[in-house]
Amino acid sequence: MTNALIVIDVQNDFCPGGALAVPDGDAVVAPINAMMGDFDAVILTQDWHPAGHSSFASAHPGHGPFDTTEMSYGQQVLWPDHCVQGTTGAEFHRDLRSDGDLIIRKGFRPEIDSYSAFFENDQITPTGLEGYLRSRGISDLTLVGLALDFCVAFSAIDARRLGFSVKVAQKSCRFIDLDGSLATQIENMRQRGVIFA
Ligand code: VGL
Ligand code: ZN
Repeated sequence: MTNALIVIDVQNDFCPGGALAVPDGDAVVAPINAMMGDFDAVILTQDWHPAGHSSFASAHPGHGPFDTTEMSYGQQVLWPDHCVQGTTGAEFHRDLRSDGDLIIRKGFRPEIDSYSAFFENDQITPTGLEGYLRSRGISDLTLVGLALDFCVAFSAIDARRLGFSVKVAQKSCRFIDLDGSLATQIENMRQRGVIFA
């Protein structure tokens, strides 16, 4: 059995003071750093949007942050501008160990958002992470990071769909909780066989 720690989006914009701050988001840094030595592989994801990205409310006149709109691929929450490529907000938290094996960037296509580390929000366009994991013989994943009810949940559910064994280390996650999203996504993960550790 080969296992991997997947560290989701521990970036400045998701930490206090950032553009899309997750409450207490920076509290995940120390426990995640402490976990890294326990895994055969460490993979970090980085939300990485071009300026004017279609998931930004600012790109949709008449809409504000946290509204929902219909995209070609379904419902999409509109966010404040965040994690714009090359900005400080898109950098990893300065204290996060970023010496993992792979950094996977997502959300770089202007017309489509990508919560999951595996597929963009159309649920078909792959990021390439599945192939990387399979070619390294990795079968067991532990997910941590931000935000539990968005990028962590979408990644965990896709990973189960692809047949990986998936744990979410809840103490090393923080959440947004938009319109009940936390309870909904915890239930969705449970139903698909995600283990909470
Ligand atoms: C995320 C909203 C928009 C996340 C990323 O990392 O959970 N949430 N982009
Ligand atoms: Zn984003």
